Amino acid sequence: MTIPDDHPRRDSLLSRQRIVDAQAAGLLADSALIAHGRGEAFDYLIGERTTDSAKAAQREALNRLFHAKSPVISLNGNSTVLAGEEAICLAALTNSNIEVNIFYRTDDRMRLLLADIQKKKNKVIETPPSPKIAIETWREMVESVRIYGENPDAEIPGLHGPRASCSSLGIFQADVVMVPLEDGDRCEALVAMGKQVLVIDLNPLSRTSMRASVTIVDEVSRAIRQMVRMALHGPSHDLSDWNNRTILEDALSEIATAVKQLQR
Ligand code: PTJ
Repeated sequence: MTIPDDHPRRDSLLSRQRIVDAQAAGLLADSALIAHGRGEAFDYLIGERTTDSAKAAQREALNRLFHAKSPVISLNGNSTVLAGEEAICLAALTNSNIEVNIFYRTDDRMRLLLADIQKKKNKVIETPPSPKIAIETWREMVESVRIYGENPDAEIPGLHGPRASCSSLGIFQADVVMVPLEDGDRCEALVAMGKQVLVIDLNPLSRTSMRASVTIVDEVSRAIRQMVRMALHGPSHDLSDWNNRTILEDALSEIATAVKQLQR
């Protein structure tokens, strides 16, 4: 598909095509397109842009990754496909590891997603995100990012079946977990384990958004790309008293403002 560079919805159309192609290649859950469509609808309402409240949440989430003892970025099917490269960059800059962890687990999907993320790691390693980072330094930073998920040997307490599976060296032991597009039950179970849970979800009303420690109401690739830019400057403030409720109210106000503008 060719999309002109100046098409106003270019990014959205490219993401949609990526999801369609990945679905055809067997990387995604059956319901991945439905989840993506729901995300697109909310993205339309926030104007397909990173709002000020989302930026504040990104900064907070980033600081928590920087201050964590053992941070892990968990990637499911949709987020691997849409933001896998950005997530590897972010992991390299914040000393995080990655776990490929999917809700609708099959061996085939895990194999394909792990191969895909490894391919993305091999690509990312060749290009530092800033000319200030020497290529050798960047290679070491990317090399140090471990990719977990191949041998899930632990279970998230309170969940049953394949959705409980995780890696003992990955999500299970992490103090801070960033989980884009997480399911509500799993978000709750991770919080119950005492973890700080950082989510990216375009729906400010989802259970995940409401249960998380920090919710970034933004599109996953846009959000992580922005966090990579922020991460190049290191942590920006000490950990603050974070009120996640306020950030969700701000996101809803942004949507209400957009609706009011339409009504004028
Ligand atoms: O790969 P798996 O097996 O882990 O499955 C992944 C999906 C996404 C299919 C699964 O987790 C699922 O069914 O998710 P839900 O319950 O539909 O929730 C997805 C949430 O992510 C919704 O609240 C959407 O608004 C939001 N969302 C969808 N696409 C994006 C998004 N948020 C940010 N960026 C997106 N691109």
